[in-house]
Amino acid sequence: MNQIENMTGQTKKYIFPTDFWWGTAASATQMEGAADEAGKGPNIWDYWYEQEPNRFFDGVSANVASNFYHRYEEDIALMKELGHNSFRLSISWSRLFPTGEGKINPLAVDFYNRVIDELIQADIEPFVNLYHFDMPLSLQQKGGWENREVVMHYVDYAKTCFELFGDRVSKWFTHNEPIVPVEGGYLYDFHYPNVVDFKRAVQVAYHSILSSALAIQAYKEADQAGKIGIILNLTPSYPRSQNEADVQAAHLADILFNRSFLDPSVLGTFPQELIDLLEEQNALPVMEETDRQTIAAHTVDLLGINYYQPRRIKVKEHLPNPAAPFMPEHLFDYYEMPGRKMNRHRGWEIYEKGVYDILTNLRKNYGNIECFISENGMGVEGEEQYRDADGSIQDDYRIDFIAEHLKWVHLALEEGSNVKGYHLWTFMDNWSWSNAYKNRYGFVGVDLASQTRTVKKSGHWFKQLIEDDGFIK
Ligand code: BGP
Repeated sequence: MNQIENMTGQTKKYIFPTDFWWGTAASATQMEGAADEAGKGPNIWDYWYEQEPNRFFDGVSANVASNFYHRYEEDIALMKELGHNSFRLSISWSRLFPTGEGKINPLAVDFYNRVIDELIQADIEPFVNLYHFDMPLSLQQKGGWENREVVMHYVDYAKTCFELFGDRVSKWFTHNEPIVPVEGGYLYDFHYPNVVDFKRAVQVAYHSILSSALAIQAYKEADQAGKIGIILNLTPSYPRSQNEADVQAAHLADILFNRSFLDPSVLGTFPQELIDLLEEQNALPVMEETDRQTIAAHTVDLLGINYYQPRRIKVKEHLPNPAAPFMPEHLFDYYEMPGRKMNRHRGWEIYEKGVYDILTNLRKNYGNIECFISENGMGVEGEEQYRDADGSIQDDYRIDFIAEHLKWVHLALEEGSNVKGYHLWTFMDNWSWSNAYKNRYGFVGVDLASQTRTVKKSGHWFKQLIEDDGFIK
């Protein structure tokens, strides 16, 4: 391994446990393609694209994506070559149940069976997520997560997945970043159905949490040997200063964006301040009497942490228009820290210590729950400019990004964090919702026209890291 010198000229070895989970994460809609093939029903992404193609970067749909549906064997072989011991995928609900409920699609059962078997044969453990932003269209037409009936259809779908694949899959996740469909679909207009309404957003959030608890209950009742968890984007909120007003503003952002999902998922309770805040806004969700017990009794075994960038907050400086409907940003302002380190290719701040702060918070305040970094990564727009004469992307910036985050993960481990692995977002460049193929994240570059896969420099570096159980930096 090359010795890379740090600024002080010293190097350190960062060695991880031999059974650390190394791999990548992806999702069905983003990689499969075959969006209207083999019996798959439409989901909200297929429908929204049909209605408003201009909402998608360069007008590109998810129809072909990275064509994993047809090329999974080759892709899994490449994962193996790059040393993966685990890979997270999601099941497309509308591929398995074209209308979200009722009749199952046998071609989908066959497809996911083949994918799971292929992964296992390659010694790559499948981590399977049930919901990654892709509501079946016919259920969205019934109100999506706003409708409690849809929660029940989701639980049936989850049970079916446990029955079909649970003999071989022992790491399950109920949702990926469940707050994102709330933000995108019901607050900030970047997912279908493009509603802007805090009260409805809260109902969607609440039903997602309830659905997770009910799926966990179903998994336990199925008496399978594995673990079930949830994947959350836990974005730490840092106050501009230690001024009490800034600290309080950051605290409120933390309650709304992190603890709203983290507390019920891990502790089985909601923060009292969140309940008070919702009550004040007349936005408490509709609940049933036994829900609280259900949520309290069915917390996660395992937590996935997605971390990309911090959230920096200052006290609200300008009063909102009294006629404007309530939004979380009425309680705080965002703050751009002078001198912050930036990923200028994506416009996101890079703050590596954030991952350590999350792990430390989990160790101290959440019973040191078993967890792993389920997404971390660096999106780069216009990555073609880094392709060398041999055709491989020279993404030293991504190697640096991963290594600098892993240093903090390593420190957290040394201090006793129960962190079990690291998955990069993502294996190969994929379609990313309304950003389509704008930002590239993969260890493997994908040429859209030819669908050719080319391993980037970071992919080779990661393979070496896995072989060595760590790196020197
Ligand atoms: C995460 C999602 C992924 C992926 C990633 C990159 O929040 O879980 O599905 O989309 O973000 O996002 P973007 O392409 O917007 O940079």
